[in-house]
Amino acid sequence: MDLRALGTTPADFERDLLSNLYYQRGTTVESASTQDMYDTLAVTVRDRLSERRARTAAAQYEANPRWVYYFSAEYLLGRQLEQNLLYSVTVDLARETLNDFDEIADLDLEPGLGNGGLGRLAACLLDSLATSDIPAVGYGIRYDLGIFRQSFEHGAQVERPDEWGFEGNPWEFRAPDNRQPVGFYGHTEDGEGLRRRWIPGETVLGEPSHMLVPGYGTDTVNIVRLWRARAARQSFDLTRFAAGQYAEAVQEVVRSENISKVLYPDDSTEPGRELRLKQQYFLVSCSLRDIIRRFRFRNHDWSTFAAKTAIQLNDTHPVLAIPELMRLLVDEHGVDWDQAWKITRHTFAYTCHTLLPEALETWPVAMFERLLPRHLEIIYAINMFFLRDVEAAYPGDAERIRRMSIISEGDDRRVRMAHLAVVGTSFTNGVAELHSKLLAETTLRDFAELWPERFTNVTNGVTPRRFLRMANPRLSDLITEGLGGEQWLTDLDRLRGLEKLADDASFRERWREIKRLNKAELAVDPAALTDVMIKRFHEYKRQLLKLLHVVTQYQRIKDGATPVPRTVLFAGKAAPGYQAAKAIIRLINAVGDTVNADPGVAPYLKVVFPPNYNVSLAELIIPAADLSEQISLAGKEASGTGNMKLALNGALTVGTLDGANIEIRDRVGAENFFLFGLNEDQATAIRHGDYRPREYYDHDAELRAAVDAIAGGAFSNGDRETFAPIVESILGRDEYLTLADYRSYLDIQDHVERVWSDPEAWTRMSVLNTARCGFFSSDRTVADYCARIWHAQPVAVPKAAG
Ligand code: NBG
Repeated sequence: MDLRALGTTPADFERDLLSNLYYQRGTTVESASTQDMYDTLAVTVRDRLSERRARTAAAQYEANPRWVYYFSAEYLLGRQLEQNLLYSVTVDLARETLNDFDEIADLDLEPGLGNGGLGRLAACLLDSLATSDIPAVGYGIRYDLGIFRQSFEHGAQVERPDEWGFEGNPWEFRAPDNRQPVGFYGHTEDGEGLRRRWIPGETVLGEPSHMLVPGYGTDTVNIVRLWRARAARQSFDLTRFAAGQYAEAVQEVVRSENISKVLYPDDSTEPGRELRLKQQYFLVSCSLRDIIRRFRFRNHDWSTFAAKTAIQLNDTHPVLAIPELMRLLVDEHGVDWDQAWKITRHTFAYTCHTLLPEALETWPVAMFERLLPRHLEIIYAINMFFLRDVEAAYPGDAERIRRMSIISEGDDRRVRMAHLAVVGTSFTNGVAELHSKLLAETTLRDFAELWPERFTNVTNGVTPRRFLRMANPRLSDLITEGLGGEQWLTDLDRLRGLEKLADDASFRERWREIKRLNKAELAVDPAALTDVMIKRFHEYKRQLLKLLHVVTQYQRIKDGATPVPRTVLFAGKAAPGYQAAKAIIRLINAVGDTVNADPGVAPYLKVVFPPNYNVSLAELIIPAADLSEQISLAGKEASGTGNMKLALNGALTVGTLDGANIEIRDRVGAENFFLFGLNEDQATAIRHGDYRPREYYDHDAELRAAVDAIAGGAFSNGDRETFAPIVESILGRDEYLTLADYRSYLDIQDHVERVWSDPEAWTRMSVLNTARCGFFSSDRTVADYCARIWHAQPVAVPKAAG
């Protein structure tokens, strides 16, 4: 039976809204609360997408295509209401029907199921997959508590649990009947050949729910399926409860459900906790069972599995999927080892998102053995066959075998997840050209030598729908007017058409006026240069370098300088256990307090640091930015995606030759980009040489004055203790070469001011940045993955019956 498309007139929308209010919410217009109205609006919009979802699923199953499955421990989806209104073309209907629309829309919460770039990239790719009509499902974990809420107390970061009430989230469809069992612990028993039986010691259930992922300008609606852990048995212990042992009575439930309790608030280091390994296995085990169930709808022969299934592993977090698929095929479905290995290798591909060695996950063999005994056996077997190949390719090269082994030997034997990932997949990619090159030359060099054909690059991208159309409606309208249509929203290269308008003075004036309005909306001075550094706090990203610039600027003003007015805006969270990053947050707030309290400085410099950076805050800041700070030490930032969002919104970048900055600069033109600092070769040479940060300090009076002010307590009421660790870190080792890049950074900032003083020149550069950043659409990223890694084709969704 065909579903009828829901009506598109204001009367249809109003009727559906009222009907949902009466029959779903059980209330009336007169007595409805704002929350009632929000839920009702959400359901009314959702219904329109659900009807498209039904058509999408039918068309996709009918086509029996190669599906793309994205495995990610993190998704930063952003708020859903505005997106879904836009994607279902109901924004105007909703605004017309509800006079308190803005107040209602304010209740929409952001699901914070990720940390930073990796999670937001996952969301951008899902958006582009749907927009490109690719049959795809995102798999992840439905954390009860997402990324913590950040606030500041006396300038220090305080973390609070995220009150993301997933409970009652209108965008989520739960499917409690479709639970998947997931085993842990236990032992294994002999079977035939390489086949064995795993008898888990504990079983937990994964309960799926999904959210809709609509495409823009198409009927496709894909889904993201998130798993939540449930106790396998109805394990409320009445005997214990009756005995007053209330905590013990629910112990097993708590133990099971803890698996999906919290997102690890860490995106770079390995916390080394069993619970995290449990989460990772939980995610891949549930998801693979679901994929096999879906495969079997239309297919019966395992030999076609890889041709129908492309699974992308987003970093190493889901890499356990490799031994798990082997286990399912060999132990549970009786496929022989060699065939299973071929299927596995051709099903998976792996994206690496880092170069920091400390961020490459490894797990103690002993922990694996206890938690996942069968998987450890499988990994040993994979490693044995793999090392045999290495030995064949490099006879007698024992050192190489030791380096490449999936298991690191020594006192502390560990499983190297990145090695397992490369061995068990058909492709490994980095996320920007430089990053992919460095991966193949450094971190994964032995592997790239052995299998050069497996290594490739796919430069990241961002969705122009959320980060331009939704975040910056004024600029979007001007672009649409300038280009004579909206096609750029799904074909971002068309922005090129703006190039000629960069020479049109009245266009430039409107462009500038929009920036001013966006700044007013953010509540920063519309006349001042808005200089933003928004990203996770990490020493390699060098928020400290930006801060040294602020301190020097402050000291210059105190000495009588009158620079162009500037608002420096920082935003971002630090991992709760990352003391060095948290100290930098404190220092920024302290400097901000001093600077902002000084009336003589006020006309020239202001420091703002809004707490709790998330996707929603990014959507407010990015459209208001003039200057985008991308100042990581060269060779450290895999790609960056904030850099793309800012450039696309007409901010000029001040940056090093790192990550995707290089590609941004290549495209916008060197003359429209503020480059400074050491390049990767130079940085490596200095780091491996005899680097003495103190020499930079001794020889540069402004640098010395800035560091001395911090050390001497100028920003801590004379207290010299508080910031001593920061001072010691840069004068001591200065691992990220902050002092080596200081002078070059200050010089380029002086140049920034000169260019800013010529608004026409600046605006021209700003327009050209937007015009030339079409490449950084995640639609292009998805097209690259489809062509080179997934070999996936679009499936068109037919229109609804009238
Ligand atoms: C991050 C990198 C960024 C990159 C995003 C998305 C991790 C582990 N890596 O540079 O630091 O833009 O991934 O690829 O979060």
